[in-house]
Amino acid sequence: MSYNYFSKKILILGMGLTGMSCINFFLKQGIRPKILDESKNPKNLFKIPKNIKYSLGNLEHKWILESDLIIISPGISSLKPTLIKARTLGIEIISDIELFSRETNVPIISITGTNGKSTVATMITKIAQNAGYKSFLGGNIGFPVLKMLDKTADLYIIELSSFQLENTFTLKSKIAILLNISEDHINRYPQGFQQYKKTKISIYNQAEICITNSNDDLINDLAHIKNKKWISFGTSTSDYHIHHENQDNFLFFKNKKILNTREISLYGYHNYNNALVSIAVSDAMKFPRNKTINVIKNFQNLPHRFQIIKNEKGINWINDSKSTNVNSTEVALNSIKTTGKIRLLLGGDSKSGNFNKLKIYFKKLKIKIYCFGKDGIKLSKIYKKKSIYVENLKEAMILISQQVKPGDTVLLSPGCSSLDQFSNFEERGNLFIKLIKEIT
Ligand code: UMA
Ligand code: ADP
Repeated sequence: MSYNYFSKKILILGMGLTGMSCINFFLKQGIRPKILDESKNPKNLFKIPKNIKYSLGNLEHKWILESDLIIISPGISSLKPTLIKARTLGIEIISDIELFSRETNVPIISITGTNGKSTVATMITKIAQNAGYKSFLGGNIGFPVLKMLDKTADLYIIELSSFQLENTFTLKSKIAILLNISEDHINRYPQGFQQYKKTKISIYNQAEICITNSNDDLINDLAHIKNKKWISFGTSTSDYHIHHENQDNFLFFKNKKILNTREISLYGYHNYNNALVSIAVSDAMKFPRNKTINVIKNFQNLPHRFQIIKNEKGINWINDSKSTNVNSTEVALNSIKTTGKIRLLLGGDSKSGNFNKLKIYFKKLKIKIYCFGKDGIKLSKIYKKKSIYVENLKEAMILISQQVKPGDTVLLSPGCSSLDQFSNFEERGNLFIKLIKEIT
């Protein structure tokens, strides 16, 4: 069902990718929203059409309380006092995902989780396309969902962050997946992890088929969600699981062997779970299994996700710049088998995350930790004996170039957001790659 927004006073918050896609969505219907941004000089300002009224520098603006409908960008906290007040006055505040889901009847596969979203969403899109479905991928991966409405589709695959789920209420996914959950973005959730978890779980609310990770302790949290088809993965008793046999790992569905992980090109144990989820989705969609297996066998690590950049002269260089929380660094450390030392580049903005979880790895592994950026000093104190603080990535790499030996693995898996010293994780990863070339 398509909603009618003609009679409403509409306000968009944020002039980023999301805000711009919302402006276009309304303009196409002949509706002119207003837009606010807290930055005095947002980078998309020059793209704002002439007939759109905007205001910059402050969200404490009278337009908020004058509007009927507010579309909030995910980077803006829903808990700003002015927005809390608007809500209590009955003003509707929604995400672009909510707008999108109101507009389409095309089946949606939605994916959230602390880590692995982009990898799994991309894998599923390829699998669906290979099965002959006209499928498009959007959302947190960097392509606003509203832009997908321009395309004629059989299937939408959407990657969702907790920020996007916060203001999404009527999303009816054919399949909803919560890949995994661990601490992240705690700086945005004053009530802590439980609040973050509750937001993530809301992906299941109106879904038909729910895929869940049995390693996450969610039994109590999911008890209120009724009338769904549940599919599990992760532990040895899950529907889809990994089974160790002699020296090999196999992907299994119930008691049936699907694939030896040696046949998978993806690097990193966590990616076997990502492959399992993709197979679970493929089976639920009734895609041909053999075609799916072919896609999975050939699927490579996405750039900046535990990606081997060079393995030369006995030294392995891995770029995992997309690691922006503790768990992604933990899985990276778990996946490295090396005779030499791991030289871990850790640092950036820790977003109030608890990094003490890494201490046991630092204790037991042959490792040296080079801590840099905004929280570098704090991180270097987790396990002082094996850590060193340096100001930035370049300084760390200069030190490494003097210390690295054959057998070592140099791993950029910073566990932190890059925004303190870079414009995004890609820029951080690209600098790492450039420095590797210079060193080697
Ligand atoms: N702004 C404010 N006040 C704030 C924060 C931002 O006014 O408190 C303004 C900024 O000045 C800027 C605009 O809002 O002009 C940016 O909006 P935004 O931060 O919501 O970013 P978008 O460009 O709209 O991109 C968003 C997602 N960004 C965030 O959630 C922070 C993108 O995910 C997503 O790809 C895009 O929508 C399309 O759906 C990025 C991300 O970092 C990749 N996501 C986080 C993550 O993966 O960990 C959640
Ligand atoms: P997201 O979109 O959720 O950020 P990505 O696929 O971009 O996920 O990967 C982000 C980080 O998480 C990378 O460091 C990657 O190696 C790691 N990662 C990928 N899959 C998983 C998983 N299933 N569990 C834990 N970490 C993962």
